[in-house]
Amino acid sequence: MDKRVLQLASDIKDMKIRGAAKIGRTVAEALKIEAESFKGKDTTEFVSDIKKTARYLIETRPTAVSLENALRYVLVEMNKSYKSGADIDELKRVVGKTSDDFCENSNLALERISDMGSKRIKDGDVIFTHCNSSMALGIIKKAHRDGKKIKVYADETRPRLQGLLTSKELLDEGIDVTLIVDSAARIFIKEANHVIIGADAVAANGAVVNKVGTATLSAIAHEARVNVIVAAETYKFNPHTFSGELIEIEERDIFEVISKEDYKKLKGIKVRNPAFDVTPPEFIDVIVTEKGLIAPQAAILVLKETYGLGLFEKEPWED
Ligand code: RUB
Repeated sequence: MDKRVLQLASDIKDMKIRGAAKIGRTVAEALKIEAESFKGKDTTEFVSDIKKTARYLIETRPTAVSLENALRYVLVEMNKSYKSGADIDELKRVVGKTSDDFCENSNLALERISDMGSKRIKDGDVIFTHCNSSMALGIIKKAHRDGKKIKVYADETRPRLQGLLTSKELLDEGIDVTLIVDSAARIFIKEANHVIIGADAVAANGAVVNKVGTATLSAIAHEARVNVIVAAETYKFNPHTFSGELIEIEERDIFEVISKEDYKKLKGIKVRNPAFDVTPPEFIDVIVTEKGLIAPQAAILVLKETYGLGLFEKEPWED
């Protein structure tokens, strides 16, 4: 495997590259790099090398379905060309082109979601956000750029503190931001008009998997009758799901939660560190996709349109 691909995989694993949309674009680019650097002339070897690279990339982060869907987007076309007898140059071209198309569509989705989502925000609105989602922040920034005076509450997002990235991004835009600890959400939610968040995966029943803490925040918002808006491209919809709970939730190193020193002092303590949680569709008012706004209960229609219910006999990266 090309060294640059190995580096990208390790950067995704270590969260130097993070956020589901960016992860999707990065793995698509990684396949293009691998294809371009392939030295041989044998098409069977080429296909097997690209599939192996895809399987390696899948192992980096299990929850973000954008990763799998980006690989699927490229590999389905590569497999079709291989079966129809394409030569090595054509196969390389197909991988490069589908990788570019995926990235272009992803950037376009950000623009469309920002445009459509920002229409829900009025002058003077207060917005609550969690973690650091490019799609959610796209909506907030667009509303600000359109001249709406808004105020944002960003929670810290323990343990990795993505709330600080969000605060910096919004401050750089000149947006009024207040940083709070995660556990203060219920105090400030009463002031908010909307909770705007992203997604790592959307299940067929409309459940949304996003950074741990999203489910609690959405429950609090539901109780306070505050709108919960999820910003998610259609490639965040998980074709294998019929229930949100079936999506694998990544569990990360416990030393993101506790220092090694404290861990030693607290002899016998157990520590858990799930990176994501599942918000049920009842707590979500709308999902903003690049194709339009949908009720979470309509997620199954998006899946059907895109993947034909996703009942794959075989994944495109399997040999
Ligand atoms: C990031 C996270 C984001 C989603 C959506 O988690 O939960 O809300 O990935 O982001 P992590 P985007 O920091 O563990 O990757 O809208 O940019 O795809």
